[in-house]
Amino acid sequence: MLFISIDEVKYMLAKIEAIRRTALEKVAAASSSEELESLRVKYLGKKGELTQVLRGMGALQPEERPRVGQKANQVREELEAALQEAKTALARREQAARLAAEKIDVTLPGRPFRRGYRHPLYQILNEIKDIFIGLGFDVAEGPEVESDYYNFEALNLPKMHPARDMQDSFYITSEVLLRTHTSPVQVRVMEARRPEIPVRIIAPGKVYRRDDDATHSPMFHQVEGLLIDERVTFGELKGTLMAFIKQMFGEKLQVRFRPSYFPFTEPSAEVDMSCGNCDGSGCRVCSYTGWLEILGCGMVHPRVLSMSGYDPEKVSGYAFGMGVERIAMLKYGIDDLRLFYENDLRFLRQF
Ligand code: 2NM
Repeated sequence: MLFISIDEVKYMLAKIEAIRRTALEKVAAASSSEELESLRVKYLGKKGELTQVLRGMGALQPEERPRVGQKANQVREELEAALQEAKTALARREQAARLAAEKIDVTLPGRPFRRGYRHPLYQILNEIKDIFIGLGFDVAEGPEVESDYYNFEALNLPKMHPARDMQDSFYITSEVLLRTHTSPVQVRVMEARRPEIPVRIIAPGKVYRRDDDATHSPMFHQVEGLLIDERVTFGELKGTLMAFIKQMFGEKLQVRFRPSYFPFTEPSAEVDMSCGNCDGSGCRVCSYTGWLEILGCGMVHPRVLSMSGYDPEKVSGYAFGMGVERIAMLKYGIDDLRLFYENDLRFLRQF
């Protein structure tokens, strides 16, 4: 039994050495990653040759197993290292070959792509902002979800005023709603700055009303303006708005102010400009009146000033408001404002 066992040990050691030699030769000769992988499976895999030898150790005497086991593990490690090295070398060679075959012309022009641009409404909004910034106004912004106080109460629209009708506003609770105009921003600025003068701001942004047809959208954009200082007059309001309208629509058009009513201004006026389509002689665009209504304005109501911390005996102010969609429709001759929101590129690409 002992002799047989010694022979068995010699035999197994020789077999491991034989596996080692052929395996190393084949690894050295392998020319692809796939080949290397199949060699790994052939020798080191679950049913690989070296694995089989180790399984055969059961036939040895317990005290003989370490010698064979040690040798087998040495060979396993050697093979693993050789495989890994060959794999790295091969990958490097394959990459080098790919790079050598690849011809890149770095002087080729890039692929052209269509450049993006602003939505027409925001082009108009930016034009409006730029004109007022040029006239010395600062831009103020505020929340779209507002309290009843800032949206209505502070603007002289008490609880039962018809303009607060549920029909016209999106309420979140009885005290919180989507702002119906950007005036609450101006109230917030007045509160924050009181009693500092001058206040000279515009408040652009989204506003919300329950309204939906060709010329009304439940969400639309407004720019409102506010100026407070000592001895501000309606004359300054007229001059400022005429300067704006002429920069926006052209120097040669006519501007007129018609008496009107807003709860937050007194007196109030509606501002029209002569129809650019017919030069004021009357056409379909201006409903044969020769005039187009473009904004509303007035002298800030003394109650609005005092509620926000300004003394109407010491200062006065003017305010105005316009719809950006309406300005855009007039400027571009568009008759349905829903076109602005449909994202039809055939429409949008015209601007
Ligand atoms: C308009 C017309 C007239 C207006 C009033 C105020 C504030 F906050 F100062 F009281 N902001 N905007 C105003 C005045 C808005 O829109 C047609």
